[in-house]
Amino acid sequence: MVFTGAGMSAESGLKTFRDSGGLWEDHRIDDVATPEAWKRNPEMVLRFYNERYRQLRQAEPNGAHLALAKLEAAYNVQIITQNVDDLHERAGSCNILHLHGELTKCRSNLDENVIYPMPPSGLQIGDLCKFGSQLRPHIVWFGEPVPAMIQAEKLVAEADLLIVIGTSLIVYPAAGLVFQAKPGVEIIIADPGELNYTLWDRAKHIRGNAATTIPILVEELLNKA
Ligand code: BV8
Repeated sequence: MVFTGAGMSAESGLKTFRDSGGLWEDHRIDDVATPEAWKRNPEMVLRFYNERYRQLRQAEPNGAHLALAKLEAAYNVQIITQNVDDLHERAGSCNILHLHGELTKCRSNLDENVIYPMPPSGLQIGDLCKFGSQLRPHIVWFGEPVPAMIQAEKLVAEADLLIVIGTSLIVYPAAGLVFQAKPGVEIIIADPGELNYTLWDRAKHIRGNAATTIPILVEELLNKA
């Protein structure tokens, strides 16, 4: 079970949230990533997501994404990601669960199960779903429930090994997943920074950037298989 956050995509050029001082592309969460922001100023929200969608198409999977895809040769690798990019998919990983939505998709404002690919030129006011309501980014905003949590908790409960990559574990309920691994399951945390959360001593911290540390970890695991 691999649990990834924004640090996984940092070396692909996509900004992490914490490293940009809590601002995303110079926007505050409350102005662009909440249902209230969507009601108040949908144009600004669409500009924000269209810009990140444009950036994503310039980005490439990095060595850490590619290594996780290679790991599938010998292990049943389940990825749960907080990231809304599609870099795990583009690296070739097959089992990916997006907890917080996907930049490459949009959905009906009325029914979250009515999902479309993001138009290549981005989403505009007036782009409507089949029910005639404004399309919105297929993103879980702050203050919105995380529908995939049930499935994610089942995956963590079955894990034999939990690898946590590039997340500050600040956002809940996602962060709570790390504490749900069965007793005795090894937890490896790959992050260049200090771990700003107290994880009992069973977690092994590999310090460094994912594109350096994960290929080494994957080689070790493949040699062990
Ligand atoms: C919900 C989509 C209830 C948006 C995202 C007060 C206290 C506690 C909790 C709350 C609170 N107030 C509100 C809450 C709940 C809130 C929350 O947790 N807020 C936080 C900010 C405190 N959570 C919610 O609102 C969730 N919903 O609670 O609903 C509910 C229930 C029922 C009915 C109604 C309501 C929904 C949260 C989902 C929000 N959406 N993403 C978008 O992307 O546009 S979250 C978003 O931020 C990301 O998806 C990700 O999850 C998070 C960023 O975190 P990380 O991924 O960890 O990234 P970060 O930058 O923080 O850290 C990067 C890490 O990588 C660092 O550790 C760094 O050292 C490391 N790193 C850097 N470079 C590298 C590296 N690692 C490896 N290699 C490198 N090169």
